[in-house]
Amino acid sequence: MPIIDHIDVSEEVSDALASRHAVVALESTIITHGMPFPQNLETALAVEAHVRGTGAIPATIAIMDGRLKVGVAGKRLEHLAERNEEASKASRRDVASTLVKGGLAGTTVATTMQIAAAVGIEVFATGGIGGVHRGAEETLDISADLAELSRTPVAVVCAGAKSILDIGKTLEVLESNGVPVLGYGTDEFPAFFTRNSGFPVDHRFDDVADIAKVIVMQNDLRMGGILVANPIPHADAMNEEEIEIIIQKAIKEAEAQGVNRKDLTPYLLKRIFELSEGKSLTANVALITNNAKVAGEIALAICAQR
Ligand code: PSU
Ligand code: MN
Repeated sequence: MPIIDHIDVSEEVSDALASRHAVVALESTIITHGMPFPQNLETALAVEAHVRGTGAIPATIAIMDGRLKVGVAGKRLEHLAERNEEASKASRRDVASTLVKGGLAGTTVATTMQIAAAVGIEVFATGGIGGVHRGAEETLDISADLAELSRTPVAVVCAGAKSILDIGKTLEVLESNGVPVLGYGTDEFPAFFTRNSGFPVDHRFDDVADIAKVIVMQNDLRMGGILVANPIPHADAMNEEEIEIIIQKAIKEAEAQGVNRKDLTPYLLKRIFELSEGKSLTANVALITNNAKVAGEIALAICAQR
């Protein structure tokens, strides 16, 4: 049975894909494990609205009732956001078991890419990708998102990677996996809450139409995914020293408590939210809605080219 037989696509997304209209995939681990309720729902709705603002159709992807769902919206989206505590986090290795168990799960960047590619969605917006954790030389904690980017033909628009990760090592692994890292209006790979990481992107483009051309070319060449790095808007960027102190504290606590494997990223996200007294959440919403907008524009530019 092909993967498509395990996927339910909403009518709106299905119609959009059939008529070659621009569609943007959205992940759901940010809803289930990235933010508390009700901010997770508010953010998901704001992200959808920003995609729609460009003229593209949003397609939130999740696992519900033993099915891969594309275009989770309305009451189903509310259900996912409200039941976040009982939802699991499904990365690539969890998908088959989660479907068999019939559970509710948020899909990570890796899993969302797989499902998006299976239905023919080429552009995906998220906040930050998973990557190489600090201390990975000991723990080998490297997100499955990086390997997925190397093999699955979807362009992921993100605001870089949080410095809960080792950004230099994350970029090295992306390079080893042959993943192009494009900077939208930036020479530097952004660090999620801040615009700068000190590490350069591979190629800078200042126009979404040029990014769309690279995505089309990459797909023609069957060369896998692309990472589009879109920095947080100037007005919303956080103070570098302030966020770094918070991140270091969160990492120390995680180590002290022995948090590891799939629990580590959600734990750090939660502690950063708590320690910053919500300031990180405001920045998070600003950057993800900005990514949604740019992803919508790129998806439209791809349609215009084809
Ligand atoms: N980084 C963030 N926010 C997130 C995530 C990462 O700043 O919500 C989520 C994404 O869904 C990402 C996943 O794909 O965490 C990575 O988890 P792991 O490191 O366990 O692969
Ligand atoms: Mn991990």
